[in-house]
Amino acid sequence: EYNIVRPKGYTVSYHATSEMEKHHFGQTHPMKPWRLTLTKSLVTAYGMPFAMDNYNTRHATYEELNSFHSSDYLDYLATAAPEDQPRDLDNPDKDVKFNLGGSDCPLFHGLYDYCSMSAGTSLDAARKICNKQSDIAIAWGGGLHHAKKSEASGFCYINDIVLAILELLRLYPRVLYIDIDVHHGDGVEEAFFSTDRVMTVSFHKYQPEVFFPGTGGLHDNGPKSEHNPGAHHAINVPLNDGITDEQYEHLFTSIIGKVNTHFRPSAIALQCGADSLAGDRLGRFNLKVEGHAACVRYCKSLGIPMILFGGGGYTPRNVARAWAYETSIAIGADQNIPAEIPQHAPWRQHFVHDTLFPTLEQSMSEPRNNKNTDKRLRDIVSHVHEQLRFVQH
Ligand code: V1S
Ligand code: CA
Ligand code: ZN
Repeated sequence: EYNIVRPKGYTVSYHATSEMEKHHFGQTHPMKPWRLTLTKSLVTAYGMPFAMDNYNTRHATYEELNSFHSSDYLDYLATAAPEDQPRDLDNPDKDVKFNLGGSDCPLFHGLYDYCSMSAGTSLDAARKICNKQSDIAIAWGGGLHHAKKSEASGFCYINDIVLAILELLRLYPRVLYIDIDVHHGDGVEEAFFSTDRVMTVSFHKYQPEVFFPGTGGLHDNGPKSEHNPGAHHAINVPLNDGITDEQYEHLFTSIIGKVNTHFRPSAIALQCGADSLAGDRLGRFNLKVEGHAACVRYCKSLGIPMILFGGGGYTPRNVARAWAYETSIAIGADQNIPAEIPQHAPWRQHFVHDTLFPTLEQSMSEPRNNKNTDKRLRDIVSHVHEQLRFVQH
């Protein structure tokens, strides 16, 4: 009923599985896998699946996970049972192995299945890009950027992004990783710290000791030794509370535009964490769906094969809005879908406001004070431009 048609000569693939969405981290835990169900239902209510190749994803194999993660970590992840969680209620994070079983990364039933499905989604997306069967591949179930080789961190157990980028590197000489989650993409940055074939750029709230994970300062740009090829290939954009659409868009386009001309990526991996939206349960920014989605629109305009990953996002109705709208940008249908949430969308009542684009006032009772001065943002841009003088591909 909407004018959603398959773009000519352009293929978008959507990788998901309803099995992943059934898992629970626990009652009080902010990560709610059913936000993926809500996203898919909105995408479907708008008729977008007609314009994409839709794939039900498989579990990634142990060997695939092992291309980044260590065997001892994977073996523990595969066998640890929720009953093994430490019961010391005063100090719940004490004695946890591989950071598994604490409050951030609890052990829950079906954990290994959940992790291997998230990774399977991102690996399938990467393969579609490598086979040239997709121009944009969407993996909203991935984007778990904090996971380390042998450690879980910040709700992330398996770093599906690292696995997908490793897959892209088999074919493409250079991959640009961009991360608009409100948290620093530390796991991906660390994994590719010593190579000049991956440039990582993370935009995030930065306040060490206060805001998770506490890393990603402006001057953290990769190995300090000029002899290490990874030098200057990590870009960090540390921000304060309350940044607006206008400021963020300007920062994003001036930084990514310059990165694109210096680094000349052959593929882009864009982590679209939706916790950078206004009104997020854990986030601190004042971004609207329009501002968040402008990043996706800009990256698409560069005309480079791209994977879109999910990530954080703790107010499920806003996660679904952003990711559904960003899906419409990928297929070029953003001008053809009405802002009003379709009458027949399941869970329509969850959205509270019947629009894809809530105002700041609708997103939160009181918008946050903007603590980002234009002077500071100019200084960030000029530091990044200086770093890029050392990058010439
Ligand atoms: N901010 C935050 C936050 N909230 C929680 C949390 C709250 C309730 C629970 F039942 C369990 C956990 N943990 C945190 C952060 C981790 C944020 C991870 C973001 C992940 C991502 O969006 O970037 C990608 C998916 N953890 C901490 O701040 C660590 C603590 C230091 C404080 C909180 N306690 C619960 C654990 C230790
Ligand atoms: Ca980020
Ligand atoms: Zn996050």
